[in-house]
Parts: sequence; C-alpha cells; structure tokens
Amino acid sequence: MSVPEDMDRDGGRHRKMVETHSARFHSRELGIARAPGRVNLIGEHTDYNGLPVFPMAVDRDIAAVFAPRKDRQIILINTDPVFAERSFQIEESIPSYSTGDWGNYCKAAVQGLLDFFRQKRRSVDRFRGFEATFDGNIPSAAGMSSSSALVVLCALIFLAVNDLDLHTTVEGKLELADLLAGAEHYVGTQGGGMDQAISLMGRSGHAVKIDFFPLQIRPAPLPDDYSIVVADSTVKAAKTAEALDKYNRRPIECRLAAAVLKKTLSDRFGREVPVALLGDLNEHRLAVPEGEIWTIADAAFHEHPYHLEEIAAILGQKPEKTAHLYCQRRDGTIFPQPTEGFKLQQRYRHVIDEGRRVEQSVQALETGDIHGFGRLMNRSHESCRDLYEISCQELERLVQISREAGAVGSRLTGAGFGGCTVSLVENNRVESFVEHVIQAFYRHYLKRDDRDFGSLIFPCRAADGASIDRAGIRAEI
Ligand code: NG1
Repeated sequence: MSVPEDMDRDGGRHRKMVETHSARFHSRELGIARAPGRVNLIGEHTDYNGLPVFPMAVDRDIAAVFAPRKDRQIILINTDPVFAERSFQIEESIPSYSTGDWGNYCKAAVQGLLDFFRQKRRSVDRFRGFEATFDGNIPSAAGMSSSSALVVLCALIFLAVNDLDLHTTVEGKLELADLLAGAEHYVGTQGGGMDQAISLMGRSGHAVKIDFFPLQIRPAPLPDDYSIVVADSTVKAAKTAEALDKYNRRPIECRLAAAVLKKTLSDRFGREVPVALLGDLNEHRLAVPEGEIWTIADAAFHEHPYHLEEIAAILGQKPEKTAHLYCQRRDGTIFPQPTEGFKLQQRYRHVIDEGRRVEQSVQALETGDIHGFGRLMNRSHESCRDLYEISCQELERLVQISREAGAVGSRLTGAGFGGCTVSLVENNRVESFVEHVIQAFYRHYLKRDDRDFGSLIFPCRAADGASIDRAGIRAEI
C-alpha cells in the first residue's frame, strides 16, 4: 500500500492512521476528522450546576480516518495497541461494554444521536455504520477531556457517513454539543456540557466562556505575551469504578443542596420557587429579590455534613424517595451515602463562588488584568481543594512548585482527583518555568528520571474546535 506525500504532514500521523486502517480494511476513499481536548482555565464543576466555565480547546486531539459501511456495523481500531478493536451494531438500545472501555465513548455518541433523531421522528432504520482508525495525543485520564473528544469525533463521523448535517451551522453545533453532553452519561458519569461544547466550538487564540441552559459561547482573546502551560501530576483520574463514584458524588451533593434551597426559599416566600440546579439561584425568573436570595441561601446550610435522613426530613420526604430522586446512578442503582455524610454547605459555597470567579476572570482577561486573572485561578484552586475536595497531594505539590517557578496563576484543571494543572506564565519565563518544575516536581518529588518530560509538561496553544472532511484522503492500495 502507498499513501500520498502530503500524508507525512503532522509528523507522519496521517500516514500512520492510513497504514493502520488499510492493513485492516479495504476502503480507498477515507474521510478524516479530528476533535481537540481542552484545558479549563477556570470554572470547575460549575457546568452541571448551570454556571459558566472558561476553557480553551488545545492543540492536542484525537484524529481518525474513516469510511462508511453498507451495513449497520461500527468497527473501531486504534493506532495504539492498548486500545483493542471494538465492533458493534447500530440498534435501538446499544448494550455497553464494561465500565472504562474505550468503545463506550463511541457507543455513547451513536446512542445519543439515535435517540435524538428518533425523538425528532426521523427514520433511524437506514442509518449505516462505519469503520474508523483513531490516533490520539491527549494525555488520558488527565482532566484534558480525551473522553469527550472521542465522543465528539464519533458523533461527527456518524453524522458524516449518514449524510446528516447537524454540525454545519453554529445553531447545529450548539444543539449537537448539548445532546452529546447528555449522551456521554451513557458511560456512567453525570458530568456537564463543557467538554463537548469546547471540543466542537473552540476558537484558535481564544478561551471560550460557555454558559449553559441554554448553551451559549463567547470567545475571549488570550494575551499574546502569556502562555498556558499544562503539567501532568501523573496521578491517573480515570473515571472508572472508584473515581467514577468520587466524581458522581459531587453532582449528587449539588442536586441535594439545590433541593434543600428550593424548599427553604419556597417556604420563605409562600410559593414554589423553581430551583433545580444551584445555578438557578442566579435566575431573574425566580422573581425573588436578589439580595434576599443570597441572605437566605448562604444561611441555609450547617457546616457539618448531612445524612440522607436529615435531608429527607427537610424535604418532607421518606429517605427512599430522596435517594430515588437525587442519588440514582444511570443503571438505576442508588449511590451509597458517604459515611461522613453529604457536604452540602461546602459544595454550595464552591459552586456559587466559582461561577462568580468565572465572570470576573472573563472581565479580567478582557481588560488586560492578567495578574487579577491569575489570582482568581489561585483562589479557584484553593476552593477546589478545601470546599470541593478534588485535589490530592501531588496536585498540591505541583501547584505550589508552579507558583514558586513564576506562574501568575496555577490550579488543578478538569474533574480533579489527579490529572493536570494549568498555569499562566509570561512567555519570556516559560523556559525557566518548565525547567524548574521538571527539576523540583518530576525529578526531585516524583523521583522520575525520564529523558524527555515533553509529554508531562507542555505549553498549549488555543486551537479551533473539531473538524471533518468526508473524503479527505485517497489511500492507494
Ligand atoms: P474531565 O476533566 O474531562 O473529566 C469533567 C466533566 C466536565 C466538568 C469537569 C469539572 C465529563 C465528560 N466531564 O471533566 O463536564 O464537570 O469534570 O469541571 O463528565
């Protein structure tokens, strides 16, 4: 088999994908697509609460070459042999692989699109499958959203091979991002919509403020004289079994906190005040004087954690009902009550303040107040650590070292429990910053003696969102 010359662009990555693909499949006309990962600058665990986030898409992505099939089979292979071949049929209800399997992210996208088109009363019987070869360079389980990049990529491929053009307009992209956020719950996480939205709608040179319900995006230019540097704590935060429960506990605690606030505000005002998410407290449609909302809400919780029975009593429900309404996993099982109880006050405080920090950060960036932006990043980290409890020893050390090394702001990024940090560093200090972190964190603290640390600490450029070309490559077999 031979492949055209221009396939050696991108460090030979296209060639690698086409060769891997052609060794397994026979298609000659190959589409090509990519979906980027992201780094979140600020706004952690706010998205599923209906409050804004401020990420950027990065110049690391998952790419694929693909071809349509005549039947309803989807076959996935990967240039990295760690990810074994997966294949499944398009059917009404696609059974999942075991938790953590990479094929589930593709199933999530396809199931989400099938449900969407069925709801729109479109015939889904004639949808056909595809065969695709993937190649990724986003660090996995590191809070850079490789999972959502894969979901977005599979969705684009599925749409392309079925001649569906949901993703070709801005409105379509917003609709697609929204539906994929829900679709990713298929894998068991109860996350929000940040990752799918930024992977689809990132903008080169810009961070993007994203608001939810309804989804809206607002790009803000990043300063030319500062860099965004990502550093991997090397603690894997794969959202399989244990980390999945750690992650999902937070959305559950937030839903419980919102339910308590809804009851408290409704009792106080003698009518139903519609609060389903913590972010609803910002809504003008609550028709409650804003000052009063915050006085009541800030005083609504006690500091020590709540047991389910106490929350149920506040809500005037039996504990079984409260558990059923707020603590269910996707498979219908009930999330076990943490032995220490649910930390409603702490989660409430983080989420509300973090939402405000996002607004302030966008303003700081837009007015050129870089140091103000850095301070907000630092405050966000402290809140993630103390109130949301998603940091760990290694992240703490890395953030501390990064600040000593000259970062204007440094914080954990993404879901937490490991993964990466993001630091804002003046361009002319990047080299010495990276060198200092390598010495102090990787060599001294983690005792690593890698020859090259380039896959663990690297500056990122803000990149465009996902793209697809249905017939981008012609493989000469
Ligand atoms: P990552 O870091 O990709 O696991 C998760 C959620 C986001 C958001 C962040 C925390 C998914 C797919 N992603 O991101 O929606 O809640 O955590 O800010 O669940």
